[in-house]
Amino acid sequence: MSLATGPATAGRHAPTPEAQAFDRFLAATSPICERQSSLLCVDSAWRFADSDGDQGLSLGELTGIRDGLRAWLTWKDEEVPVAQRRMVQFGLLLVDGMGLPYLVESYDADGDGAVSRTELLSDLRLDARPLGQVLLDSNAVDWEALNRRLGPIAGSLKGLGVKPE
Ligand SMILES: [Ca+2]
Ligand SMILES: [Ca+2]
Repeated sequence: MSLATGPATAGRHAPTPEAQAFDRFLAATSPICERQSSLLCVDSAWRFADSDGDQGLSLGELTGIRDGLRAWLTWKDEEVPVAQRRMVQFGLLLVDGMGLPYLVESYDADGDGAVSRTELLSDLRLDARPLGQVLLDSNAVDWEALNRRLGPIAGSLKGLGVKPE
């Protein structure tokens, strides 16, 4: 999960505003997610993701995050360790393969068109441990439900808990 690369260095690509916003998000969230409670990690990520503050993630907000991540990856390029870069690129491929509208639908249990925090976390039981550790604990994650919902994306999520060598 250590995707933050510190202050911007002169890259070959000029960062887009989306890439810069995503970089600020990572700088704020990564240290929390690596070392602090998974609940705080989700709080921090949620504040960024739910940009209009209506307590739900809309398709538009999720599309913005995906585009921000992609722009950030293009900008940072070689600064991101190759294993993590591949993992993120693979994740993006899977998300695009399934389609964000499908993903929203699969989580949107009450059908209001947005994913609430409860809906998002319905297959996870977060606690005071960092997110990476929670994801490795089969008692805290309903992998069966996640696999049903996410298919191959669930597998790449599992990889988040595994430390890159
Ligand atoms: Ca929202
Ligand atoms: Ca909903």
